[in-house]
Amino acid sequence: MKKALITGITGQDGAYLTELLLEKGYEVHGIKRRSSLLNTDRIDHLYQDPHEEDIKLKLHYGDLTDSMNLTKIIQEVQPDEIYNLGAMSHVRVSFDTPEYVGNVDGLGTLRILEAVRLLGLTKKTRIYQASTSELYGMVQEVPQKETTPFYPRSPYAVAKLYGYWITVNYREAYNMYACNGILFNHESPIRGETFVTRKITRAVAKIALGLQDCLFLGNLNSKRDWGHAKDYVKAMWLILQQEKAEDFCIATGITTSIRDFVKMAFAEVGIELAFTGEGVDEIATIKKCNQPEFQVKEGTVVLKVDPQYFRPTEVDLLIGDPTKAKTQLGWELEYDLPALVKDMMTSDVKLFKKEKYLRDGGHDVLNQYE
Ligand code: NDP
Ligand code: GDR
Repeated sequence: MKKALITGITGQDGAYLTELLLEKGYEVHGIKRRSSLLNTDRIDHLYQDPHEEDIKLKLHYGDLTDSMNLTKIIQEVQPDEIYNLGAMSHVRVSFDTPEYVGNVDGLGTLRILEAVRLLGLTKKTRIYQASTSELYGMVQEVPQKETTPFYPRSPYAVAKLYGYWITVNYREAYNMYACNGILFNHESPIRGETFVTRKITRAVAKIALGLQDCLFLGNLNSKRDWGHAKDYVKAMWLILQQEKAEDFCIATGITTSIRDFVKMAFAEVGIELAFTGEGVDEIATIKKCNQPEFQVKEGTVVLKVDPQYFRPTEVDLLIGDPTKAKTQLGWELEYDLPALVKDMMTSDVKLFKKEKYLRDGGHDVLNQYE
């Protein structure tokens, strides 16, 4: 039985990857940060009571800023595969915490590689590094592929650039099986609530149900190549199953603006929008609602631009070329963008219907203990 160690197991990708590896018969170990509240919601359905025998999922307290802790866990687990998914992953927030991001996302990668090397596990342990399309930053070439030059545009992307190159360097210097998956944006119903897709699907569901009036967003013009996280964790696994360690771009090859994602999400609840104005004055109002279930009024302003969400430097256009992954890994996509939007909207409408039901019944979920 293979053993895998996942950093960032409590995140979106960590949860889907754990599910996949357990299905494949792996023993999965995850590194979880101590937090004042439990933050294992995404993996609770996979949790196994540590008091029982023969459990396949084990959590260890740890942090990517703590070399000794990482070394101890790797020594104890002796993993066949390490998936380094842990990171402060929010691009906008990285401008507020640049030093921390350098430490976790950049040096954190070094700590994992160096622990494996010092423990003499270079022959046994394969390492996956969660690299990102943010490395491409300022457009140099489209579509972006494995050979496209990097031009990072945020402290997050600069830290990930270090993570990318230190992975390549350890592969070349010590003959380690260490690979970068350069993943383009991937989303899901369990995407963090402050990334733009989930912020949109949550707000649209709430607006349709009368629980929120307006959605405030930043730059509506940037374009992203969005896939489904379930498809992308399959690529991570495939990258570590090859004969030779290599880096791969994982993308759909289709790009869409934030504005068009908003339209698609509203269309899922039968709402057609009219956009007027430009830049910070752009707004969207309800043009038509085809679903009588949702009591929204035509002409209501449901989207405004708020400059607080603009970034000091933006990545305008991402569109990836997944040819190498498709031909060498045999990687296939199950979800296209409409299927992704449907999955996220279905989940968020269900979530907020529950909240509405409780509120309508006089049970205020936020003040349930008062
Ligand atoms: P999330 O933000 O959902 O999850 C990040 C995970 O990292 C969480 O488990 C978080 O723990 C953990 N983490 C944060 N800081 C530390 C730390 N100091 N020590 C240990 N763990 C830490 O990210 P995703 O699942 O979306 O992404 C996974 C990885 O892939 C990240 O590295 C991200 O940068 C990268 N990536 C993501 C893409 C995407 O579109 N989703 C695209 C390309 C790359 P906690 O729950 O405690 O906060
Ligand atoms: P990104 O994702 O920066 O691409 O990084 P995010 O969803 O945060 O932004 C995508 C684009 O939407 C624009 N935008 C907004 N973004 C957020 N978060 N909130 C808003 O209100 C808003 N309005 C407009 C942004 O300016 C941007 O252009 C994600 C993360 O998962 C990274 O960890 C990962 O490496 C990359 O994807 C690939």
